[in-house]
Amino acid sequence: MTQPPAHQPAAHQHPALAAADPELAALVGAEERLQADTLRLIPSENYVSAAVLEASGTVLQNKYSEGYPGRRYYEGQQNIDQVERLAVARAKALFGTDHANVQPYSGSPANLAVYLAFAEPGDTVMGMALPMGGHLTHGWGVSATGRWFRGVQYGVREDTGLVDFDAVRELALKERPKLIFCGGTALPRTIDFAAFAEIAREAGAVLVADIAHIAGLIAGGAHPSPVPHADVISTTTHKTLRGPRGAMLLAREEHAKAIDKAVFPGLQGGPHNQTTAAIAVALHEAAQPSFRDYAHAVVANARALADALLARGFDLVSGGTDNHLILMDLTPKNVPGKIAAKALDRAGIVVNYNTVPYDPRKPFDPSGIRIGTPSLTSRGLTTAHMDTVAEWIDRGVRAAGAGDEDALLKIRGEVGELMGAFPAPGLTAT
Ligand code: DSN
Repeated sequence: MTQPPAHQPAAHQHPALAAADPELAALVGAEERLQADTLRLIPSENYVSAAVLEASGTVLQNKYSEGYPGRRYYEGQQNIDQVERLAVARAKALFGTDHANVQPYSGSPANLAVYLAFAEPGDTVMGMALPMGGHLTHGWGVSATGRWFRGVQYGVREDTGLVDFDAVRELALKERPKLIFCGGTALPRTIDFAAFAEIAREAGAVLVADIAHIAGLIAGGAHPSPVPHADVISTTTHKTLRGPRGAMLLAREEHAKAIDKAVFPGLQGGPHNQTTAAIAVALHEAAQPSFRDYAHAVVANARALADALLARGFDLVSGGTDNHLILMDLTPKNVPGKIAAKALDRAGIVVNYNTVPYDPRKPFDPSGIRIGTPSLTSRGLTTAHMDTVAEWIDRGVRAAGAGDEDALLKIRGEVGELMGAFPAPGLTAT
């Protein structure tokens, strides 16, 4: 029997799971195959290394550890304390912060802990509006943060797609929010942390930099750091940082106690120790010189992809990108974002449909798609491949408009062939 290529999982890679629950094992195997065969362009996704994957599946899972190292409510923490101390030390060293809390379960709980630390229900908070590229937890109405707090929202200019700092200052001075969030989920340009910090100082607000999308770029020196400017930094660990699904809060020493108290006992119970371990591994990997190369390659690939899309007549919000992310407005192509995203999925190109600033369409059926280069860069694709990727997107969007399933199938074949030559990190090797 021929061996499957290195990136293709084989059933025996999860022998205990396959024996105990073949139905579930088959689904895991199918997902591995999907992740291996497709071109994954969702900018908030990545491939973790085999080491991160192993750490997140360890017996650390079996242990309860409410509290912090040296101050737990359960005994038997001889090893867990060291794991968490390692993760904290690595986070502080990598980002250059006084304090790190590695316990938040994910980005939304991390942000909620910030509210708990610095605000009272009903207080005014300020963030970028979700349809402009912000995040639900930055005070948007349907989120608990918009229901329990009074969210006031800023956006980007319609003509440039860039943050209008005069408008941000005016709103902040008028509303005097307790918290100002900068950062978001669909921002293709460099975040000017210094400008936000100046406004927060004037308004007497705590500045929270949500760097979930760009944490890996910051760690790798491919985006300026918020550390000199923000009071608190919130980040997930699984996007460009290439760690497990988790989060961290970084802060100046003066805020350390408030942050820790808010995460536990304020909001959460026991930390997920297996995730803490995997975060520690990811932080170690992100401290290596090769990660700097990775972060810069992510940006170079995104810029090359943006150029290749512009050359094919695509409308990109803000005209391009400075980071890992590209927001495409498909209005001029006469193809709604959702139709395009679903067609591209059938072509083996995984994106998400997304609102664009001032979108006349609804969030569940918006005008745009959001793409990014963290995953394809993890697989080793370079700027030399970005013209091909843009060509596939172009053909895919045109096929979506024309309802041409054969064209989508043809792209899927080409995508599978290229991705087969670039094994994905972390996927089971035989
Ligand atoms: N789900 C994340 C993203 O895709 O950007 C935000 O929480």
